[in-house]
Amino acid sequence: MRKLLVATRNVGKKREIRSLLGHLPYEIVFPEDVGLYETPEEQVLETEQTFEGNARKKAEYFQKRARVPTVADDSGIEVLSLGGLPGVRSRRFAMAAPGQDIDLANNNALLQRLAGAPTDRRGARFRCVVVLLRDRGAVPRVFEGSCRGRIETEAKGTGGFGYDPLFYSYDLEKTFGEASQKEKDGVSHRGEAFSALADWLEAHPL
Ligand code: ITT
Repeated sequence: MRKLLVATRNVGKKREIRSLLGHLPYEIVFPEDVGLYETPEEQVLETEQTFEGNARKKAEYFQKRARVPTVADDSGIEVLSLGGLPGVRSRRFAMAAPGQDIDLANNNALLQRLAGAPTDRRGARFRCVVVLLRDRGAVPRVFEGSCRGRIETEAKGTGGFGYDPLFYSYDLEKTFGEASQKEKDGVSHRGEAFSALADWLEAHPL
């Protein structure tokens, strides 16, 4: 079976993507599975101001190292009243120190930023941009997804990862932290982007 490299080291993303792409006739592999361990270069890869720009950089970097078709996911949460923050800075929002629980630090930073804000200033959306790069010279294909909700005043639920316990989904009427994986996948930014990728791959096999 042909390999499809998913260029992420985020454990929560890996779990979701494995299940979102599981039905495709490809062997889904992650960097460590093909011997690509983390490099210092990777830490400074995401310098762009857009999800698409960062996803492209990750896809190009990993395709070059692995020489197999590669997809990268750049994603995050945008709070409308904060002008779209944390946005592309979602992972680094709290500037957590090494060894700290990054998700917890980010969630606390977001809660603090919105302290006292009324419901109508807590509107948010998750976004996910996926870039597929088939080979070095190929045109990158871009797939997007988003979902709407608002930021709770405290964490709810223990499911998911990242900002999930703070994100009250308008579709599910509960937080992603309280949702099952299947429920989240059915409405999430990542579910939408990866099902668009899956549809494209069915029509354009690698
Ligand atoms: P890779 O670059 O290795 O894929 P990363 O964690 O650095 O992993 P991003 O740069 O795309 O990934 O940052 C995304 C951040 O946005 C991530 O750390 C989460 O905090 C948050 N995020 C993205 N999708 C999420 C989701 O479905 N649920 C909760 N938080 C999410």
